[in-house]
Amino acid sequence: MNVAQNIVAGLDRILTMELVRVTERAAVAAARLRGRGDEKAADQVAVDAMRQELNRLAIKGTVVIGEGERDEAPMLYIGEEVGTGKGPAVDIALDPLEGTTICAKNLPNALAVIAIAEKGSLLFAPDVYMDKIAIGPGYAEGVIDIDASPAENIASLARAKGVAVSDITTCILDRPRHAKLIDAVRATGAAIRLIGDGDVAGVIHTTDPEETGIDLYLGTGGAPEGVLAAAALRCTGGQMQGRLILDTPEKVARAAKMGISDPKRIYHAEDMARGDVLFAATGVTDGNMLAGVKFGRTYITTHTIVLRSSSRTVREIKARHQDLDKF
Ligand code: VTB
Repeated sequence: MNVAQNIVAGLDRILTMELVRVTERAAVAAARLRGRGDEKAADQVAVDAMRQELNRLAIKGTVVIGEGERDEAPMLYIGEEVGTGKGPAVDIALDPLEGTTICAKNLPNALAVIAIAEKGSLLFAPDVYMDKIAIGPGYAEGVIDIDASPAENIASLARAKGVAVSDITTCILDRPRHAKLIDAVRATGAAIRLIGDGDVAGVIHTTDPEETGIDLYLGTGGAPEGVLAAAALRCTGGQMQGRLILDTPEKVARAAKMGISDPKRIYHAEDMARGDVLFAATGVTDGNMLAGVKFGRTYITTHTIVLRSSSRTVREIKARHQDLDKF
């Protein structure tokens, strides 16, 4: 690669490593409030910590997926400018504590999450539900189809994987709205892992079935979480399709204001997170892929996954933080 190519090769690669600090810091803050039954407090400390660290990054960042609209979220709201302002213009999707209830109950898979992409590259998604389907890397396009039935998708994936349908495990959010979906999956003989929250982790878990035991993600969850998961899948490989659930005129209008003209559009991972994408997630509670923060007597341990789409490198960083004052 010559110098000119190097310059146009997407985001500054140094940012990849810098991102780790951002999610580490949010995760440590949230982890101090694990199992306290106070979702709001855990979220608040994670937001504060992430924002502080983010504002040290040499970027001109705009939050496109954040804590909410400006009037409802004082910090890391949609449209907030973050970073030092001296650096590349980037879009940011973040969730300082994905799975606030998981953290409050100290259950598995709460994460601190962030994704960064070139300006204009992340879907500006309204906070509505999104129907989602995802599988990991190594499958031909078309193995899954959001419009096919659960039975068809599971059979197709089992065939592609070379296993029986009963060897497939599907991850689904445990919600009354999924009762029919759960019945349909069970009728196939496939297994289900029901999760209480945390579908960013649920989708990412499909990318490493050997480690996580999850082959397929199905069901509806938050659209912002869909964009975050899509950013991760762009880096790890894998396939994801999502469709916003715009079931009232008010939601259609809200989406239109955000530039979404086709309310029924199917978004693939590459439509939700385009171009060069960086993604980092640090475990808050212990999980299937990432260990939670551990508080030792003299140091704190964090476990982070950091990804970049242009190189498709998956890095796991276990950090031992000995300067406890920095948190
Ligand atoms: C999911 C899950 C999140 O919201 O997106 C879910 O990943 C969807 O909303 O952790 P409901 O709770 O209304 O089903 C969360 O649970 C919370 O953001």
